[in-house]
Amino acid sequence: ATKGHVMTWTRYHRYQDILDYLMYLSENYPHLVELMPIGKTVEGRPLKVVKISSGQTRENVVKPAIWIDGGIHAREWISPAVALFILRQLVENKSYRTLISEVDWYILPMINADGYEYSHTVDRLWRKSRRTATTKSGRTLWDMSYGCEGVDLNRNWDWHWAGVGASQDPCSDTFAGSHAFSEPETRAVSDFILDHKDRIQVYLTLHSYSQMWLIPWSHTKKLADDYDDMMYLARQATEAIQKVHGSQYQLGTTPSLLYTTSGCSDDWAKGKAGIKYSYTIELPDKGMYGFLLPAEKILSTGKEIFTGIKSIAKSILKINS
Ligand code: PAY
Ligand code: ZN
Repeated sequence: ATKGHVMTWTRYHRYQDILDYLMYLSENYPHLVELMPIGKTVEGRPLKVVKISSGQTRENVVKPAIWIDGGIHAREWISPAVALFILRQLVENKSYRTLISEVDWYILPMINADGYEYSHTVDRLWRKSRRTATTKSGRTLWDMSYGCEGVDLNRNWDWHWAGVGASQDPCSDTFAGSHAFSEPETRAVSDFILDHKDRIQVYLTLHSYSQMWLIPWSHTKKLADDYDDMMYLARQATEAIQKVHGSQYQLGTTPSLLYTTSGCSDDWAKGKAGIKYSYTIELPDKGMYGFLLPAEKILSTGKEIFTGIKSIAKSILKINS
């Protein structure tokens, strides 16, 4: 008998439940789901990309792929929950069989598994990873700052690393790490994306809160040359979202809506990996609950974001045809 799972979309689950659900999917839908181990977190938790793919690839047609990640920041619990909702729709809801035959999906629901667990057990508002002082001899950065743990995994990417909006102080909540890709989590993800960059046409990363659809660049107020192209797809997505339950997502670059910041994953995906359509989605809410979004919101948020992502997928298929 195949192992079941305890995953729901009515409460926030611990990492083990999430891993069990991924295993359940791969065992029950082996023709659609492949688990791809890409590495381990600092504390040794496995990172597994879920590849969803079905149907034959037509000759000479490169099937586009869409990447989605969640849980870069520990306290943003709605992010992995929504990533898992999307995963469930794509795999377990038969209505989307055509969609997964036309587009391949790579989904990593949780990047910062260590921080996520810590936010459940010790500090609900923890943001960073759980990198700690090492036993290395000599005065390392870590020795000098003993007690200040964690790297901001959204400041550690190798594109304008440690520039404006990122800190070199290990005690800061936006500590960029000792060097670009110093962290096993960001390194594992970036290596995987680079290995598949010829196929990945969209990079999506889920954060909270603010309710925004963010467009690169993050590190500069200058607009990207193809800002209009990115804007066009994002506008269609946010319009589709609004039709679901009326939620409005603000649309714009990170500096125009929040602040300028560097070494982020969306900028890296566009600037370094060359993925034209790269977005950071800031999930609800707008500040009332902030990071503490009640679990009753998982389903409605999941539904509207899935609608937005389906819109992006359709646009990509149109562009390719
Ligand atoms: O790539 O533009 C980007 C990311 C911007 C986010 C960041 O990493 O700072 C924005 C924040 C986030 O989701 O982490 C926003 C939240 C509300 C925060 O913690 O400030
Ligand atoms: Zn975040």
